[in-house]
Amino acid sequence: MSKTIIVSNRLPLQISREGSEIEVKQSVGGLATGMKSVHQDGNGIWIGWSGLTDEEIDVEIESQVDEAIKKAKCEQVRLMQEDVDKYYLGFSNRVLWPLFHYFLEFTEFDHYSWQVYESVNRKFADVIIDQVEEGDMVWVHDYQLLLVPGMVKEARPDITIGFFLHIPFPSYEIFRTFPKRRELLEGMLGADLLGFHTYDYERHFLSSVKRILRKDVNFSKITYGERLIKVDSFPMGIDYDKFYNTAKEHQEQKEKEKSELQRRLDTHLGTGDDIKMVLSIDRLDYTKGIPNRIRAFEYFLEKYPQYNEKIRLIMLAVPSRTSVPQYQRLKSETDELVGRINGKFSTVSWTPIWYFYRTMPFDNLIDLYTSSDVAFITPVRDGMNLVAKEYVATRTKRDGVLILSEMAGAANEMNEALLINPNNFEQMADSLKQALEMPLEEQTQRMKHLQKRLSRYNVEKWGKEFMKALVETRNIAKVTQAERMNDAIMDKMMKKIGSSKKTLMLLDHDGTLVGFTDQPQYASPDKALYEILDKLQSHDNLDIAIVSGRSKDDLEKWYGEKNYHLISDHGVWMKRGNEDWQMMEQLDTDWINEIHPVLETFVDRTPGTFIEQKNYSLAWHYRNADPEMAQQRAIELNTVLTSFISNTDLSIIEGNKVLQIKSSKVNKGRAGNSLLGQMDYDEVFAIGDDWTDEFMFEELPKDSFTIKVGIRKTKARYFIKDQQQVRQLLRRFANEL
Ligand code: GDG
Repeated sequence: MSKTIIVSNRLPLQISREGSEIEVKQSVGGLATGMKSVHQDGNGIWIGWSGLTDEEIDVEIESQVDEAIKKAKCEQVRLMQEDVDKYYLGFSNRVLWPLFHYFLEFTEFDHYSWQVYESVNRKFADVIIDQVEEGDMVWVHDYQLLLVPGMVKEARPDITIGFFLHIPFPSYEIFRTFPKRRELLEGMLGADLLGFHTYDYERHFLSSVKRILRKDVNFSKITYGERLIKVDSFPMGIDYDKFYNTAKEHQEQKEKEKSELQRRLDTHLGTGDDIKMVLSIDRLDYTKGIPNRIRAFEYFLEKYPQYNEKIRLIMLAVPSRTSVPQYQRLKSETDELVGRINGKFSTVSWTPIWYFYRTMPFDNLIDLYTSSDVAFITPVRDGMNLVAKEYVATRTKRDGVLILSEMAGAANEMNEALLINPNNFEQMADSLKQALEMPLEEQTQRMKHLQKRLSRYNVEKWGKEFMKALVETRNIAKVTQAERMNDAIMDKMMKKIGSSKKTLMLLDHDGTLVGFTDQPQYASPDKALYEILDKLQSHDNLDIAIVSGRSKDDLEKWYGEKNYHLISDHGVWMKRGNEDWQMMEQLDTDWINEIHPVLETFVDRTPGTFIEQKNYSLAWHYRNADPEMAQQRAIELNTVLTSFISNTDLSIIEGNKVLQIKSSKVNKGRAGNSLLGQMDYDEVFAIGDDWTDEFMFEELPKDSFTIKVGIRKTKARYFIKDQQQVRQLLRRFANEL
């Protein structure tokens, strides 16, 4: 039975040591909840680090740890203290975290922690490879494991892999600064499905893939070698019912059942009808905009003094990554700011900020959420922000106002919140006032919409949607339906061709018989190629035809001495054996002078593009241009040209990063068919790498052996990897037919 393997940095377990015994608690965080059904289903397992380093797992507790992990349907990746220091605290949190959150000045790239990051990713990949079986699916989570999908795909190309990034993916301009940008993208592209919280992160990722790796992207699908990779956004939700139901229970609590915190909150709120509480909860992280929030609150108290002694900001800051200097500095800054503001505004009966620097039990969290009139969530960057969603879920009476930063991924789905720019204190202060004065009816209206959406798209739904998409990617995983050439197909071809009365072999020149060079005028056939072709031609039942977009002069120069058939200019001219060149169609070329200037304006406006002029065609190439701009311009050019060529026999053909204008009366396919009509061939073999060869593949008789060189969408029946393999194939035909 196939299974799903979940992979994250930490296992969903908290293991602590009590003397020679261990204590194990299940995590109750968002991810653990979202993954619950995936994990519990069938033989599902979760792979990750236990939270205890090898140095901490001594013989006394080793077997207990192993047993507890197995019992929880998990497999552990063993890490040493050094691994954790460099891979997690070092590379993940001091390089990737700031980079992906636009804190470029905080990223401290050093080669050693990169090496450890790689080696720890390898340890994760090894455990996965060890556990994975045919038909399984793997779902890898987050920025600590960006290289894992690539490593697993390399070892097990047959396995379907998903990856979800919980933090933002930065814009190309940020991402491009990173020394190992290529390696990170290639690692991520081991996955068949990549998920992000928002469409913007998805867009940024695709932009980097296009610009850095120069891969083709079409409707969120990346063509990557033989594979098609899907990218999509899946905004993570919360366990809505858990928050809603616990809040409801708390509201029904009798006085003596209430927590100490709730009693204190009630006392404070009970001091007057107009007493209001504003809440913020976050890890103490520089991305969460904590100093901005405190300063904006200070500005609010100054601008609207009528709220002094009536409003209190309750700030829960959870200690996080305390060994990293930026976090230590943030802690001092926060302490100082809170101290200064409390010192400045406090009265004997009022302190404006209650600041907790610790974690709180879940029930206290609910007390805070349900007691606060306003949630003031102001990150400067945040992948999603679940706190904002949790606040909404606990508002069982549909009162309360959420103020949320536009920079949080959650803002995309929470339009009914008061959205603010966390750098605009004026707006933040005014929104706070607006929230405090908002009529109850409006609060209810807004909450109603927010709650409806959150309750529907909860974390379980999020997990299920991702898994559904992952299953679907299995079916679209291949770029081309063509079959990869293998020995069995080759044997079949040899047999058919060998026993045929006469076979026509249509061979493209550039990119098929000879490799591409920077200077196309020198792409002449080499001695070895002539030997192969001559040997093929010496078989009585084989006729060779070179079919090329080259001019007849080029083909005459290279193959004029031979008695092969030659087709030049994409099918305009043909030479049969030793006969003279003949024009297949009388073509007018006056249009070239008219359309050339149009193309020139596009070249001027689109750096990196160029015009290729042939005797009977014009082409605008944009392979070397900025991919996004070029794609846009290609659409524009196509529109402009379409009006130019109406009422002519010209056509515009979209190739691989090229637009070509040529007569629709000729193409390689028609030329090939014309040869077939003149002689009695019973087998046809055609091979080419170019999009113009697609005309051959399409127009030749259906049972022809058509082969595409390279991995692209094709009408050919088979594909072969590269030009070296073409040589091997033709050599084998020449020697063994
Ligand atoms: C990353 C991304 C993305 C907080 N304090 C306590 C406590 N919490 C819980 C909250 C909430 C969670 O921690 C925090 O989640 P966030 O989403 O707000 O932020 P990050 O930790 O930075 O998470 C973020 C998320 O991944 C998921 O993809 O949304 O953008 O940065 O659930 O309730 N829980 C308890 N005590 C606390 O003191 N029990």
